[in-house]
Amino acid sequence: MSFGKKKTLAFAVMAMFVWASSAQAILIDTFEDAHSVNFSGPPGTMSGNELSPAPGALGGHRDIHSSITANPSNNFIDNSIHNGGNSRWSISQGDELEGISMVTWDGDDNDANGVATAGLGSVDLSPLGEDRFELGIDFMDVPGDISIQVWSNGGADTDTVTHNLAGGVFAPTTETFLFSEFTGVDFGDVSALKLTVDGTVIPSLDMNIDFIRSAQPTPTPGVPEPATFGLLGLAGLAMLRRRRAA
Ligand SMILES: [Ca+2]
Ligand SMILES: [Ca+2]
Ligand SMILES: [Ca+2]
Repeated sequence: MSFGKKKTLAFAVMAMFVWASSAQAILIDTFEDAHSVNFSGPPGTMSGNELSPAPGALGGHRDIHSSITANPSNNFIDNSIHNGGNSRWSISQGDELEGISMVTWDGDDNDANGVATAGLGSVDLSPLGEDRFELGIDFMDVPGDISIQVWSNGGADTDTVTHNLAGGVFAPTTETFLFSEFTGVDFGDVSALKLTVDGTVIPSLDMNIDFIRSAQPTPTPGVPEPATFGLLGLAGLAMLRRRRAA
């Protein structure tokens, strides 16, 4: 390989790296540490567990919890993380079952049912101007409500924002919760977080969530941004390939 080609390749690789790292985000969870609850019972039945440690989860520990609110056919609810290695939070409510499922990031409190509202200490979710939560949802068959509850200031402040989702999701989609939808919490000093899926709107909800993260605003169109360099990098690689082929 000539020096010129090496330089082109180096530029292309560098540009792609810049491109890949341009979307600044803080991963709260990518759901790659497995644990689950799977149970049946009358309304009021609940189950949960904490995975400690859960290296891929914010704070290094993760709680899951589900409760059944209606179950006329005596079916099961499954609340699992990384089931079969799928890197998802998966909720599966049996036929006619209604229930509520949650994931809590509150540190090592050894209590999957309660929230240690100061359990994370003080986490900055917006060190680079992140202004939103993004939820990657790639499957949701029927309508349901998703809530994010944030605690800050050592648990002294909290607020919950709920989005009513329509379901019918069969391909990856992103649900955005802007920090500005919350009131009275400090995203630079987060002490606990809870994500709740309310599957009581329509029974038998099934859902897969791929990740939750805090993210920066989407770049304004027309302003030069690193993605342009990424495209240049790809063009460089294409040129290199053409030269090799020639
Ligand atoms: Ca915990
Ligand atoms: Ca807890
Ligand atoms: Ca994932």
